[in-house]
Amino acid sequence: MDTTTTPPSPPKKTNRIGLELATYRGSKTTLCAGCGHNAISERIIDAFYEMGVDPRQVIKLSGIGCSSKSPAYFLGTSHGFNAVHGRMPSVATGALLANRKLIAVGVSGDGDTGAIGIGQFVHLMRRNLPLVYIIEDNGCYGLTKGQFSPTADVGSRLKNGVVNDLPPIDTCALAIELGATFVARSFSGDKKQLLAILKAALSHRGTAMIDVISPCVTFNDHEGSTKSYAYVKDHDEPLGEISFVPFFDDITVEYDPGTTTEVRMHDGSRLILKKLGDDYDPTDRMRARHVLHETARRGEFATGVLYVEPDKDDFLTQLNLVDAPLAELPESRTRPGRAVLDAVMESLR
Ligand SMILES: Cc1ncc(C[n+]2csc(CCOP(=O)(O)OP(=O)(O)O)c2C)c(N)n1
Ligand code: SF4
Ligand SMILES: [Mg+2]
Repeated sequence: MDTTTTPPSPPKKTNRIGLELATYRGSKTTLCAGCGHNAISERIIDAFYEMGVDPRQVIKLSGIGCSSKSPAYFLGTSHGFNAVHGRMPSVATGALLANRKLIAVGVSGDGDTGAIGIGQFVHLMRRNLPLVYIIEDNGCYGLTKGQFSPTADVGSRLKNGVVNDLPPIDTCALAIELGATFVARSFSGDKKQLLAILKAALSHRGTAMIDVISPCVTFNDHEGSTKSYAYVKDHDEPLGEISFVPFFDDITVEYDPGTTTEVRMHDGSRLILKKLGDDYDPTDRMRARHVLHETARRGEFATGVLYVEPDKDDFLTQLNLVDAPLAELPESRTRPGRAVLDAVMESLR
């Protein structure tokens, strides 16, 4: 008789709602190897898993761009809507008005947000819609071959020699000015900080805006750029003729609160990150503005949760919506009926 038995396989690791990490993954990425956007998708997967969020309650929204493709690469069993370029905020508003039980995460790009979508972004920041809004900020239009975006630095240079002489929009400063209630900045390669910020954002009731500096390895190799790293191929290559994408390792950084670190990009340019200290008070709006202003003046990026206003009513509460999702209400509760309409008409006489 065979007395050997196969030892039982160790139990699979699960989160607080009994799901494995794999449940939070999406399709295989089609973005360039080493693109900062891929690292952000990984952190989103980790954050939702570690927070034990039910993916079936989540809606992922995006606009157009390499960044906006990335919701396909996380939370494969969630709802998703890939909107028109720059118009994700209004689609998110509609979705949340229809079903307030949804947990919404939006991914946009610096072009999607800062150029064609700036009008929608401005009003989103004023409204405090309960949405985690991530800008994957590479300072260029990656999908359309690397043109300057509104967050490109002054002095950035395209391969054809064109120099950007327009000042960048600081999306964090703008969001704070407009009344946003959660504003943060991080770097795609700072795993620990980005994960912590994403988890805090998921716990915020209102719009949580996170600008994540995210290197475009393929196009943003402008000499002097502070937001990117470039591949060094042959010189003088027109953008339209670039035909291969080299492999780059992800850049990862680790540095302590209150300190500054310099990230060396592949093209030799530098990104200087200043992590807010443990004594930083994120509820002080004037201080947040000052920090952003001062670090920008020194050519640095302040990272961390810059500003939080935890107690402001979110957009759905301001609208005094019923607790039940509108999408689930029976017709008897959504159609007022003849008597009610007559009374309304009477009141307008
Ligand atoms: C209405 C409209 N205008 C222009 C375009 C072309 N277009 C596609 S993506 C893009 C910019 C994307 O840049 P960004 O949002 O920064 O995303 P990235 O690719 O850098 O991640 C533009 C201009 C479009 N798709 N639709
Ligand atoms: S072109 Fe740039 S932004 Fe787009 S996938 Fe490649 S590295 Fe990422
Ligand atoms: Mg971009």
